Amino acid sequence: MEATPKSQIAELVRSSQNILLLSHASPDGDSIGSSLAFNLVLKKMGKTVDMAIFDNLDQSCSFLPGFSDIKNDIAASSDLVITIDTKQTGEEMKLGQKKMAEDHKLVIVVSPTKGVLVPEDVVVTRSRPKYDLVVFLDCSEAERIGDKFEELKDLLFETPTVSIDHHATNSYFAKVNWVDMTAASTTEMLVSLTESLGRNENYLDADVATCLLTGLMFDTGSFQNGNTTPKSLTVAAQLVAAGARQQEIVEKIYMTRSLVTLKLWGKILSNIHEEKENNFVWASISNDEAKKVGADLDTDGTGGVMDELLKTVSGVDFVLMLKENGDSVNGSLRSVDKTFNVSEISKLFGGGGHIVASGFKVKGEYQPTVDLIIEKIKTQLGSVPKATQGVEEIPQS
Ligand SMILES: [Mn+2]
Repeated sequence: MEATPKSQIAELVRSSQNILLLSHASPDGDSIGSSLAFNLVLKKMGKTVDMAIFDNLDQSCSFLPGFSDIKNDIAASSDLVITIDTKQTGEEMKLGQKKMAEDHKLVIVVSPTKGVLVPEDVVVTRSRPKYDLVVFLDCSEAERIGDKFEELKDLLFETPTVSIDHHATNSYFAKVNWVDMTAASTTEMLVSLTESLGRNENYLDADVATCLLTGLMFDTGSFQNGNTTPKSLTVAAQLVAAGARQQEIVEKIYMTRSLVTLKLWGKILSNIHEEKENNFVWASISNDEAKKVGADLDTDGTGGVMDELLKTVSGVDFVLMLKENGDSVNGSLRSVDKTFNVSEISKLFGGGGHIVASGFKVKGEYQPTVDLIIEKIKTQLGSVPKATQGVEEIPQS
């Protein structure tokens, strides 16, 4: 019998010791929940684990165990690596060192036993930590990890990679790809992987279950969205039975809104524009506007205003929210007419996602970029095809 991607991933995990977990930029409950849950499981297996998400983290998930261990960089280790091209000399050489106490210098002398070394033969780099395995969680493409992708290309090239994801747009970029589009969230997939990894041991404890349930609740909109399947409900029941603190999730993620967040939502809602001719509504928010109500767009969540309020507007095809993010503008889209494929609009700007939820990022100064995005959508709308294959409702990521 041919090994399934899931069993191949289980095998790779068992045989690896140092594992790096990566997930997408603009992190959400599923990317954070899946990283934290898998981190706990791997640690129980005795693995050394690093988690990295190269973006600001939504603090509403900060109650989850391990949250503060998520890094936003993969630090170079303290070692310097000196690489010598030995084509002209052969590999045999002597290493010596001289300390120059008076000016704190250490001189390293490399003497080949034959031939001559020239400075051009030597390259000095900083070493990165070594991993046996890189696991991408909830990422449809490797590039979804964000700006650090270019910098990490070498590491990703020389390390075995696996991807665990539920996006229909997954490009099968890793060495082993386990993509289940019928799963409501990446954490739903991790439940069965956790079970198969813990052959004789139960790794699904209350902490792991809480992280997994967070992702599942997030991506199903607390089981309100159409992507909620009998399986997601069964898995949710299993997680609660395993001790998942469902009430804590509800309280920390859904019932706790700071006054600042409510003011921010109010500001966004006051910026709603209706595009009558093109049948969509959009709202936007700049850093300055956010600051005026005491909010910080990097840390104060805006996802809620989209999913709980904006997308409940009736009679339009879709809603769009634009928010200033550093030197770029981030766009996120939700279908209101569930046959309207918003991932096609994200594609206009190099983004992606699901039929009913998608996102993109455009570099440029805030106001001109907002104008440009709206103009482009209005002129290109005619060419955006409607979804034909029923309704797929999976919130972005
Ligand atoms: Mn997801």
